[in-house]
Amino acid sequence: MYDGTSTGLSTSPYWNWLESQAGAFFGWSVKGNLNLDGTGSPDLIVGAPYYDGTCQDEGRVYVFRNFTNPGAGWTATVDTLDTTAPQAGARLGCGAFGLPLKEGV
Ligand SMILES: [Ca+2]
Repeated sequence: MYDGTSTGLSTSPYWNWLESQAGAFFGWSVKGNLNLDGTGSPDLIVGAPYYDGTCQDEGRVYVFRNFTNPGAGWTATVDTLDTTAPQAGARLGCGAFGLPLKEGV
């Protein structure tokens, strides 16, 4: 993630996450500025609709809770949400909670 201002984005990220599964399309949809667990610390959800679990392209949602910066960089608690009834091509996290990064998809 990059800080942004009216003149553009910072050239260096203040936080990053590496999805371990290539082709999962992590970041396809994003919703931030959330308070999911009531702590008041910011939370973020990110979709990876082509994540392969039990089935191909069943999708996954990542929940990053309680972003904090203890002085050594930003950290968050990471949880994943998977469907209880895996289905090939279901693409959980495709964009129901935010705007897809690519219009018309
Ligand atoms: Ca929180």
